Amino acid sequence: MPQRNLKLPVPAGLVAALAALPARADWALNLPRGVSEISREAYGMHMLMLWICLAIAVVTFGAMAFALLRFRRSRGAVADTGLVDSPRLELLWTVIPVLILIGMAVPAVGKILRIEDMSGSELTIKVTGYQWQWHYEYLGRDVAFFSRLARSSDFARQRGSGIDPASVENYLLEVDHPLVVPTGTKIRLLLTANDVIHAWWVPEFGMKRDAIPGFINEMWVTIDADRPGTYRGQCAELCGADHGFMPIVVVAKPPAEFTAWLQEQESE
Ligand SMILES: [Cu+2]
Repeated sequence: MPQRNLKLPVPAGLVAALAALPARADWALNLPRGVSEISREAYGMHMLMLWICLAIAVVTFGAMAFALLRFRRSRGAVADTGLVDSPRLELLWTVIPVLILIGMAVPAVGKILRIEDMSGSELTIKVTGYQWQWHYEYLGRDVAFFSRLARSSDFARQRGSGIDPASVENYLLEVDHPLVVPTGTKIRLLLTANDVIHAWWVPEFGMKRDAIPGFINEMWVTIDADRPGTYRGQCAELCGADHGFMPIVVVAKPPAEFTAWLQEQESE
């Protein structure tokens, strides 16, 4: 049988897409690294798992492609029946994946346990989801308020408002009363809802948790001491017609500024 030269065509589209990659660097698909240790750990785990999966894909699909090309019928390949019952080989391809899975599970479980560890929290805020706004209550302090879509966004979103949403700053991501928290402090959030299921999600914190009527879910975040600022999120559980219009805004202040803010709120 004649030996044919194998020529793999390089898809022109792929080359074009790769060449265009730097041009769309801001077209980010990956997780944000975030502003807390937990969020960076989640990012690190995500990248580790991604690379492990990629390596497995390269090896397995590579072996498959090699076998398809090298042992194809046109090259006179004959089926090898000796491999079909090879306990040693079967053991090998059972043990290797098990070891890989254990290797992935061990670092992951430790981090999941840390996510669930609410001990040592210094501030507790009860978060209640409503159709369609959030309510924040600083437990043990006389501070509680509703947080709803900013008027600027609310006006612009009305049908026939004549306002160009692109002209509204932080369109649909701005609220009237943001949640104010201290940086460098372990903050525990108690999440519940008053009507249907909502979910409280701020991507930069690397955390999202459901707010369910009749249940209290917990989550915690410690924002880096050197990262005060404004962090935005959204309700992440389809909760009705205005699900897209109940954003979350968290303003992280240095502890001293936060204490002053809290006292000011209490005296009002
Ligand atoms: Cu909601």
